[in-house]
Amino acid sequence: MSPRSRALRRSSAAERLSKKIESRRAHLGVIGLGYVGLPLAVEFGRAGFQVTGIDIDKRRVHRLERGESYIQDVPTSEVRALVRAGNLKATSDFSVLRRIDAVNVCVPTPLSKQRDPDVSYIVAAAKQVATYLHPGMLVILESTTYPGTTDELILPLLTETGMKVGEDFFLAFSPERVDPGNPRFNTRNIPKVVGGVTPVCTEVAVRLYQQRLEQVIAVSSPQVAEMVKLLENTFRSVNIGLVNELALMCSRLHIDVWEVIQAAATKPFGFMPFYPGPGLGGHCIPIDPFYLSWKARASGFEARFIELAGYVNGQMPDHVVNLVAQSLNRRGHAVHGSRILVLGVAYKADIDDTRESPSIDIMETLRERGARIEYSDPYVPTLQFGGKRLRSLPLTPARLRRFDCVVIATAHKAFPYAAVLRHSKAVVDTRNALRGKRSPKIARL
Ligand code: SAJ
Repeated sequence: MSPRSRALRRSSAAERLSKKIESRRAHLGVIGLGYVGLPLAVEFGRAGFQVTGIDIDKRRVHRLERGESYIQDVPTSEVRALVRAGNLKATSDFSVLRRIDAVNVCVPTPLSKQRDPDVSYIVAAAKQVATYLHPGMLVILESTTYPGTTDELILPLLTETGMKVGEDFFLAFSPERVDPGNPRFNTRNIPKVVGGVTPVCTEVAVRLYQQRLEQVIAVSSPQVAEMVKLLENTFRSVNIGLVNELALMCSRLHIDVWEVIQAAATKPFGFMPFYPGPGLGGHCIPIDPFYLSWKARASGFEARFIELAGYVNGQMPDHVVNLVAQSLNRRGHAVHGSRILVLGVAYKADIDDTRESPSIDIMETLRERGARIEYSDPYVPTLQFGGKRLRSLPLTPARLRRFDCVVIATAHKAFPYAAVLRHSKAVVDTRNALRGKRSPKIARL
């Protein structure tokens, strides 16, 4: 028997909770029903638990109560079946936590305007949990945050109740690894890392996830689990920054960076291809590393790789705007007054999420320079832009011919690239979507 299991046996509260979990009698809660929380709630519901989702957005609650999903990766049929079976409920009333045995907190962790961590959502959720905390309850934070959040921010709020962690209640951190739109990896089959404040906390949290998830990896503390997630996403941000800098370098050396990466990717070990792009979008990669660099700075250490990657990635939208200006100039046009069509406003291919999308930064800068902007994105029917509600333009030959320049900003598979190349006057391809085709009207990163 592992030391954690032995420790669990010594705690009657943990033993009782563990039995409730293993018999599916535990009543589970998920705070924050977004792209992380809703799939998790559905997985626990599928495992046979009674799950209550808690969200401050009453529109989400009402849609779920009606059996509707609003998350691309969660089918409405799944939600409807679970709601009808009584395995899934939704509410905005946190007092339901009185009856909850284990709660997962999956709320946003954005950056503030000063680019510092904004942990206000976590703190607000933790205060609600503390209000209704009761003996034998398990609390797991899943929101991406800086190392130390669970111990320094959440734990004190819960111990203020007078209850002791690891005996009366249990607290752990487990990073979310949801990859929206990924057809292969999902909440159930993505390995789950979890670290508890005490060994008993870890063990109870591991047992909860083991009821439904295929692989659960225990680590020694919440800080390790918090740092795991930040390493994963900082790894991406820094490598994307490297390859973006390589793209800027190659354009000056008149070397095709895409051909270079494609050939480097033939190395069967010790290399992982990343690709240049118009910038860094999404709610993870542009944000998570700054949680780490903020914490590093607070402990007197300068995380220079993170800051430099952020600088390089942040330059890419302007670099794309310059490519557009050069492409227009070559045909005697100025940006001012030109009609420009942007293909793809989602932050990455084949999804509908526009958060932090570099496409929108590019559109803003071009609009500020006097261009007339339209967009086409089959995943984003309408977009609030420049004080107006733009509609996604269906791509027809006649429409394509109307524009002075077409910018491929997000390489959705659904775009008719051959038609785009044939009917556009000029194309700026920021994703190598045209797969290296040569033409005087194509400009590429
Ligand atoms: N990007 C590039 N070049 C690349 C890869 C990405 O410019 O080589 C850009 C994308 O276009 C996008 C941004 O970076 O604008 C982020 O892309 P991403 O592929 O990292 O996608 P995300 O933001 O959805 O990241 C998620 C992360 N998942 C979690 O945080 C749980 C990340 O850890 C995953 O590795 C990533 O999905 C994935 O692999 O798809």
